[in-house]
Amino acid sequence: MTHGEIALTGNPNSGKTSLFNKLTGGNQHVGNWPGVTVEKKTGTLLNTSQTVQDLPGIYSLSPYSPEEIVTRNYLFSEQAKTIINIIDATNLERSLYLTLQLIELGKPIILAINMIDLLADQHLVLDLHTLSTRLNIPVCGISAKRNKGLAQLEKQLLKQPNERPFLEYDQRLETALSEISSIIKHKAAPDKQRLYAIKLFEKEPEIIDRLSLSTSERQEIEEIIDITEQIFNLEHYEIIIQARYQLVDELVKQVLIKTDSKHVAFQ
Ligand code: GDP
Ligand code: K
Ligand code: MG
Repeated sequence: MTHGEIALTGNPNSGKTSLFNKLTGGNQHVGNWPGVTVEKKTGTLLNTSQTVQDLPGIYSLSPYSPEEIVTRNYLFSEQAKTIINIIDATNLERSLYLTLQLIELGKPIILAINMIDLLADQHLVLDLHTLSTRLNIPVCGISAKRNKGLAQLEKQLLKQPNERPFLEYDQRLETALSEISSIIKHKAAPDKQRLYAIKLFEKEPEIIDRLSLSTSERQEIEEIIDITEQIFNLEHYEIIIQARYQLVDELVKQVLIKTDSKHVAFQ
């Protein structure tokens, strides 16, 4: 796909290591419990010179545990050029919250929906095409364990991604984010402005330091956040969380379809 590394990321137990082994021909330990991968592991995409990193599982990009910090720092770094977000098809709602945060990073990303073999038993069908259209990123249905959909995923990886992913939240939040973006436009590259605006809205100390904002810039941003909190009648961090969950809710309702019979979940 590109120079730079492919980051394999997702919730604990979503099948990251299973997929990593298939993509790299590796033999890392797979286990049905969280936290097996406590350090990132490196491999090479078969038949290429492309590096793939198997990362510790995370639920959010606002990390608490040491493993989450490893993953988050790597994903924010320039080393991580492309992201494969692997999610568990039977845990769509919980998984997509992280997906939205990963899209916020503004890097090329492929969504690999794993464990698709388990959907039929639950009388569920996933509309992958609509999900891809709504998220504006490539979506592949796979089963890492049963070797399904992997050729398609590999094909997608070799394509040159041309667009930066971008998702719109609640318009009242978007207004605040674009005002913050314009305050930092001389301090951050265009492809980082929206991400940093979100992180500033979340009041992440690391980003505030990284941009070395002046006192007046900090004050202006603080005012934008205050006004937005009044509009929503919520705290700043709640506004972002709510915006993501609203979108996740909408998506799940639209793409997860209950069926009467056991359909073949994908061809
Ligand atoms: P990780 O924690 O994200 O690295 O996940 P693992 O690769 O260790 O897998 C977690 C568990 O899910 C293991 O028991 C795997 O065998 C199982 N698993 C992985 N992929 C699939 C799949 O496509 N279908 C099913 N049914 N199970 C899977
Ligand atoms: K595991
Ligand atoms: Mg693992």
